[in-house]
Amino acid sequence: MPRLIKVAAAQIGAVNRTDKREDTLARIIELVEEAAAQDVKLVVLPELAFTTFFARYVGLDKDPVEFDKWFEEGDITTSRNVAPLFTRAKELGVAICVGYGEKTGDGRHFNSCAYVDGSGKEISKYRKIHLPGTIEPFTHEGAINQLEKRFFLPGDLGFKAFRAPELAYTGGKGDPILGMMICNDRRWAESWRCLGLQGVELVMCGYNTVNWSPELFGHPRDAPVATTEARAIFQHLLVMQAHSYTNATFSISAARAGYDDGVFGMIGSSAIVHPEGHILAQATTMGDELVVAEIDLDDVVEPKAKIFAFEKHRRVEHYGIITGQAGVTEPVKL
Ligand code: ING
Repeated sequence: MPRLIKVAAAQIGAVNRTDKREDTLARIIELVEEAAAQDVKLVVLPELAFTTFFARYVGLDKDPVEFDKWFEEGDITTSRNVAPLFTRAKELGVAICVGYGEKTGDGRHFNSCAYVDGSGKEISKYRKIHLPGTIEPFTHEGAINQLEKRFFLPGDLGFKAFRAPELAYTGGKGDPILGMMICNDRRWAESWRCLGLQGVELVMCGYNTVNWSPELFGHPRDAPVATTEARAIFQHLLVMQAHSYTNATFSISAARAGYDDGVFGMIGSSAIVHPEGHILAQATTMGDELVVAEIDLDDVVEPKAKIFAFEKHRRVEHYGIITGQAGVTEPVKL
């Protein structure tokens, strides 16, 4: 029996520093309603979906009271700024994976995401582990800063796959196995393999990826944005397709895209990828856009039983170096 589910990535276009929270939330809710109207059961929203990508503002953390305004506290489903999203999603019976700035009760800040099922229950939370960028800002003229290592702590919840019992589908071998990661995590094979070793069938990944940044991408300052953006999109799709394939899992990636404050450009190309690695659906704009596909989760069964039957083919006795060290140890020079 197929395990059919209609799923979606809800790409969010430009969000400016001065945009009202309720206006951005209204845009998000509109996409969720559009999804529900197409009988979509699961919507993936971007990383830090509710605000502009604020981890680029030097000095934002100087005033703790001002800094905390960028974060949600406590249970996300009842959090002051965003509860209406979860109320509406519950009314529509749509499951939501959404990224947000999390402030814990003891004052720690994480770049987090939550999976809230169609009944409005938070099933799982993930805190971003691979934080890109720098702690100290670049100070040279025109620097594009990426201050996630300064504003957030590395995630402490690991990569945990989880069951999604309420996802409606016809028959099948049991509740879908889902997993979450955030943005830069998708560039690290380890993120995917941790979930792959838990049998993940659908990986959800929100992202905010700049389209021009010599500091992050290492390209020359005079590189045209058309070139750097094309490369950023290529590398985004490369990792989504390759790691979906090598872990025999579907994936849904959802971008915060567009030019925040009219200047900070981020790529779109939100996409739904098949376990065989091909793209099922992809965003074509840099704005608010719903990307929808009907998937059969049973398409993971064959690859997991054959080419990526981990238990049959992996040789863990040779993999110790992967967790034994963080950086590179080169062979001695001749
Ligand atoms: N954004 C970027 C990403 O990984 C980045 C950061 C871009 C790092 C390019 C290195 C190279 O897509 C976030 N938010 O992680």
